[in-house]
Amino acid sequence: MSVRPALIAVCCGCSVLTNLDTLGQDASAGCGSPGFICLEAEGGIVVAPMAIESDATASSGEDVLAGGDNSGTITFALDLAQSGTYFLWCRVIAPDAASDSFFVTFDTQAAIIDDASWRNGVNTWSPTWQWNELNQSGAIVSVQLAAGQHALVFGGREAGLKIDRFIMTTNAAFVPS
Ligand SMILES: [Ca+2]
Repeated sequence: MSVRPALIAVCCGCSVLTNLDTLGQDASAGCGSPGFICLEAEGGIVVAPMAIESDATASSGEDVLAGGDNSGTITFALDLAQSGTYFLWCRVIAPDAASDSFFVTFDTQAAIIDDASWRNGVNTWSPTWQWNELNQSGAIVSVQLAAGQHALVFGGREAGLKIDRFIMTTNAAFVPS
């Protein structure tokens, strides 16, 4: 089991986040703007069979692989500077129908089953990284959160799915590139 200290998420632009964009894929990601939270998946508390792995194509050179079905978690302690309706984007590899979903849970709310292959309105499996907006069967899901502390948990649902990093934002029109 690989466990790392929990990160307290803060608005992007703070020093803890300055090492995130090493691959330059977030030139338009808004990570220096208020209302954006950008974190590496491997920076959370990772519980097996979720496992941190090296990948030169991943942001910061690492991602988290779901090593089994319906098991394992990645947990973050968020400290939101502002309340609002938040949208969640995850950079994922969802290679096929057997490895294209994971659970997302905020605090004590019901778990959301994210359809990780959904991209720009189209179900798209890919062996390479793509940005996926939190959704259920293609219907975008947003969450209302107050300012202050929240728990965000990514739960393994299908082995083989990979999560690189995620961006939370109150900007409904935002699309990472
Ligand atoms: Ca990463």
